Parts: sequence; structure tokens; C-alpha cells
Amino acid sequence: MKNRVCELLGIKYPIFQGAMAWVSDGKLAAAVSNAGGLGIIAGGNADGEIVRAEIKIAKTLTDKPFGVNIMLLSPFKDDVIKVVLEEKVACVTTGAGNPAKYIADFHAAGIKVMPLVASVALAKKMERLGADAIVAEGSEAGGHIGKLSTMVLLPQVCDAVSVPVIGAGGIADHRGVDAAFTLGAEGVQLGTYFIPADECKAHENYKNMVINASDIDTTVTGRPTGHPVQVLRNKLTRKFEELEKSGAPLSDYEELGKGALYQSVILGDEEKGSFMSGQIAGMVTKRGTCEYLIESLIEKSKFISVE
Ligand code: TUI
Repeated sequence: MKNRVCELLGIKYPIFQGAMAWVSDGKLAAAVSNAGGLGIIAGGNADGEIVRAEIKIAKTLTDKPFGVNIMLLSPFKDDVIKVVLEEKVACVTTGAGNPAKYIADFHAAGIKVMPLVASVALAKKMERLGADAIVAEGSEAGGHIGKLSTMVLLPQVCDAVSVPVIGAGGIADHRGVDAAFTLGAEGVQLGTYFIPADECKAHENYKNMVINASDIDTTVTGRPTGHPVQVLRNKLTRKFEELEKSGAPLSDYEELGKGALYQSVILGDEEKGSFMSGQIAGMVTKRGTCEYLIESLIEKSKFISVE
């Protein structure tokens, strides 16, 4: 398939695997890239050397382009950026903030920059500063979210910028892919869809929770902290709700959330873990390789054709 996103990155299909903290490692990213999409390693809150190790794993598993996501709330973001510049990965996405001051450095190293935005204003600013593409992520997405849904955000971002836009949040089948393209996107990013993938390291319990989730099984925790996070409902989210009702200090949220991604992704503790997930979990039912998942995603798409 030929379109601006495929040409910009040298990939077969304009399908990104969204960076998921703790989940998206070098193995998952390489599997998605080998299947023709764009695999993305999550920087998350990891330090530079952890990210470097995952980049090296991806490089041994694929000769295709892959990316790294810089999570701008991370205390290690400068460290991770240094590693990404040294390792000269093909591209970066950024999330949870404004990457303005890093764009020139990435470009000087030949790295394409694709910021995730949750507003038209940030999309325009990023284009002005030279972003190569924009990922417009609606609040259906898993993890840290903005305010606007994909249906509302995506067409407005597409109207506001001339660089290619990748739609994210709430996509898990060919209808979602085609809806994003109808709204003006030239690519899509999916995260939750890849959690049950064979090459994904998430604990078996996490995979089953996503597969068994119904339409109303996600909720948003941490709103009072200013960093709302979409997750599957469980005992931990009920505790977060109690904190909200009681008007607890913000430090209590931090305390409750400590280690919660390790509990979910690695240990699969269904009570203590924070199982980040998009609202679309209710429609994520397929297991299999990344290659199988990508081919079944686009099999019936009117916009992306299987070669
Ligand atoms: O970044 C994400 N999703 C994430 S990051 C993450 S790790 C985390 N864990 C706990 C708390 C917080 C983060 C898990 N999921 N998605 C992209 C995204 N970016 N969504 C929303 C935004 C965003 C929000 C505000 C981007 C920019 C922004 O403002 C920038 C500005 O200054 O205008």
C-alpha cells in the first residue's frame, strides 16, 4: 500500500502498535514491524539503559523500521532521549506532554518525530515546529488520556494540519480503521488490540482480562491528580474511587498507584494491578501472532489492502 505514512516511514501498512508502558518491549515492536506495521517500544517510566536494551533486542529481531515512545512525564525522559539519539531509531512518538524543545535534536539525528496530541492547538504547534506526522489520540484510548473522543478530535486535527495524521483510541477492527480514514486519518494506532498477541509479554491474566472485558468494563482513575488514566475496573479502581469520594490528598493517589503496573503486566495480580486498557477492550477477542492480528484487522478494510 502506498500512502504518505507508509512512504514517510518505509512501512508496508500504516498501522502503528501504540506504546504501552511496561508492555511494549523490543520483542513486540519487532513482531509488529516484521508484520508490516510500525512497532513502538514504550519508554514509559523506564531509564535509558532499559530502553537501550529493548532497542537492541528489536534490532536483532527485525531489519524493519520501528519507533520508541518518549513519555514526557517520565523522570528519565532526558536519559531516554539521549539513548534514542545515540541508537538512531527510525522514529519517535511522544506522549503526555509537549515535545517542542526536543524536535530539532531528533531531526538532526535523522529521526522522524510524531507527537501524540489531544488537542488541535498542540497539533498545530507541533506542525509549525516541524513534526513529520501527528498522532491524534481520543479519550477512548487506554492509559493517560485527554478530554476529547476520537470522533471529535480526529477530524478537527486533520482539518488543522497538512502533515499526515494517525488516528488512535477506540480502534480494534476494520470498521474502526475505516472510520478513522473516513475522518481524514492516513494511519491508525492500536494498543489494546495487541495486548493478547503471542509476542506480547503481558501476563496471561492481563490478556484474559482484556479478552473477557465487556463494553463497560473500563473506568478512569486519577482525575483529581490531573493525569487521568483509563484502565479495566477491578479492586484497585474501586479504591481509587473511594479516594475521590473522600477528597483524599494527591499523595494518597501516588501511594496507591505505586508498583501497580508491575502488579498487572508482570505478576498478573487482578486485584492490585492497574490494567491500562482502551474502552474498546470489549471488542478485543483475538489471540494470535502480530502478523495474524494485523492481517485480520485489514482483511475487510476498504482503505488498507493486504498485498
Ligand atoms: O501518553 C499517553 N498515554 C499514556 S502515558 C502512560 S504512563 C503514565 N502513567 C501514569 C500516569 C500518567 C502517565 C500511560 N498512557 N497518550 C498520549 C497522550 N498524550 N494522551 C494525552 C496526551 C497529552 C496530554 C496533554 C499530550 C499533550 C498534552 O499537553 C501538552 C501541552 O502542554 O499542551
